[in-house]
Amino acid sequence: MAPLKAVAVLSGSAGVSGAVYFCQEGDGPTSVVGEVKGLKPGLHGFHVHALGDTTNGCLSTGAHFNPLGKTHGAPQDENRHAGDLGNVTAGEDGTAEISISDIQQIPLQGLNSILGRAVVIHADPDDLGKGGHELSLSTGNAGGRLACGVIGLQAAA
Ligand SMILES: [Cu+2]
Ligand SMILES: [Zn+2]
Repeated sequence: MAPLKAVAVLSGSAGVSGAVYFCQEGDGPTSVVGEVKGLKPGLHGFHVHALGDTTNGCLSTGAHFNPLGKTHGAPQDENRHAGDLGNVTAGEDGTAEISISDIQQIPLQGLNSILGRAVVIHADPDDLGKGGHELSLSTGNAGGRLACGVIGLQAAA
């Protein structure tokens, strides 16, 4: 079977924009590649949120996708939201090149598929659940939602 492919086109306030591509072969892990522009240099929290609803901008995309009822963490943690993709790093030019391979828990098919949900990039770094802030274990205290996009199917390769 050909790999499944999906894309999210990100837009938001403050001129942040980009595109993020997902690819999954069979029941394997999902790779995530893409580019987001218009960011402040440095780390930015990056997640799959539960809802593909942008009627109220990125605010209506809900909380981090969390079908297993875990607390917030890093992508490599055992205890993490499925949607926890960690941080992406924007360079001095404000562009973040995203290339994450081997991400479990974000399949493009099946019960916990991320199709129809949203990708969100945040104003601040995600503390990966370890910051000791009251929001660390729910959002990583990653601040405002700068841009988001709904994850939709793309033509197979
Ligand atoms: Cu988020
Ligand atoms: Zn989370």
